[in-house]
Amino acid sequence: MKAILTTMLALVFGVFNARGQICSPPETVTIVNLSPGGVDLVWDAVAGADFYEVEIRTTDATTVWVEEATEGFMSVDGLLPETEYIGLARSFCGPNISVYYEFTFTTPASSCPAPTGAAVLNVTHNSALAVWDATPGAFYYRIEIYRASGEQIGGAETANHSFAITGLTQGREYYFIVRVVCGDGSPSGFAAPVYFTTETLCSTVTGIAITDLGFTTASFAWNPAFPDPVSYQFRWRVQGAANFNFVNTSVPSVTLNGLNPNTKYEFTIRATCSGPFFSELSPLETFQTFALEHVWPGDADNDGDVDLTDFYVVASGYGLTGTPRYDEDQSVLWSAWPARDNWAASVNVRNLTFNRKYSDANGDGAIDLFDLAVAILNRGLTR
Ligand SMILES: [Ca+2]
Ligand SMILES: [Ca+2]
Repeated sequence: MKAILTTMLALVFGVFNARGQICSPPETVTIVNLSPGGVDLVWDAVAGADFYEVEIRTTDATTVWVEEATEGFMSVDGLLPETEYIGLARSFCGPNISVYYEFTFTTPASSCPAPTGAAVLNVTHNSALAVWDATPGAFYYRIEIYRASGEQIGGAETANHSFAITGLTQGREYYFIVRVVCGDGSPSGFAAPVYFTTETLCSTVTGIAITDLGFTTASFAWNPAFPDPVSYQFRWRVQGAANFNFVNTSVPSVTLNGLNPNTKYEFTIRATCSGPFFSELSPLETFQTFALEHVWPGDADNDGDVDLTDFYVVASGYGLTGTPRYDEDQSVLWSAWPARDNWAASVNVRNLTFNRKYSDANGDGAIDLFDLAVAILNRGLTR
């Protein structure tokens, strides 16, 4: 009976493992070897645990280490000297995960100082030379290279006090940090980051604006690339389609025709500068053509005729404004006139839901007395 009850509880609460035991965290985590740059951890096996996860955070909650282990041992490295860390360890028992066991430790001081004189030389469009002063008694140096965004793109250990950074992208900001591993094997802290920007051969297009948008057309303009743009390639496709269409232009603008209404497209632009050098593609952006819907002037509720209800509907929306109709002359003749897009407000009158754009009978972008006049003018007409 007890076993059945335990199984039922396990099904209900999901915190018991296959043996009917709660999935416990590794509460015996012990620090056995603490150095300026790392720590070794050991703990007793937890009954029913398949594996363990250990996460190390700084006191500002930045995660600097996450790793899984099937045995009760883990060697953590890449830490900084004289820094307080928080450790979080938990067990995974079948489908169940234990709560965290939390512990703290502080790394000791390094036996040698961080490198001095860090600088960058010979910056090209795709490479740079990182240099720093030699540290007496250094075992080796550890350099790490990052994008300005903080994303690490490389790292190396070297006995020299310089390192050739390669494989960079033109016109981008990077930084590197370096530390020394002292003669006794303990790492120093990192020297302050050294920022640098690679040479620009042809800049990525920026300032992209959609200057006009219709049912089947779209126009775009952007800031000229630098230093000496020769041409641009505008690449566009229906969102998610396999292949791009291409338009080449010598000026920083383009108009697309023959698009489908109410369709979402995506596009990207690449510049070519003299050389020729090619820019990076601009980030993929989207636009959507307008839905091809029509307003019949005076049929304010879009039910197919002009009657007293339409007078009421125009009056009830009096003073609202929205996008003017697409045609420039804004005719009030009884015909289907393309409406540019939906106004913000839709309403429901007598179980009929419609957009307020239908109430703007003359298409000038406002609901007022003129629209009431059009409804009176076209009263009794049907389609
Ligand atoms: Ca109507
Ligand atoms: Ca109007």
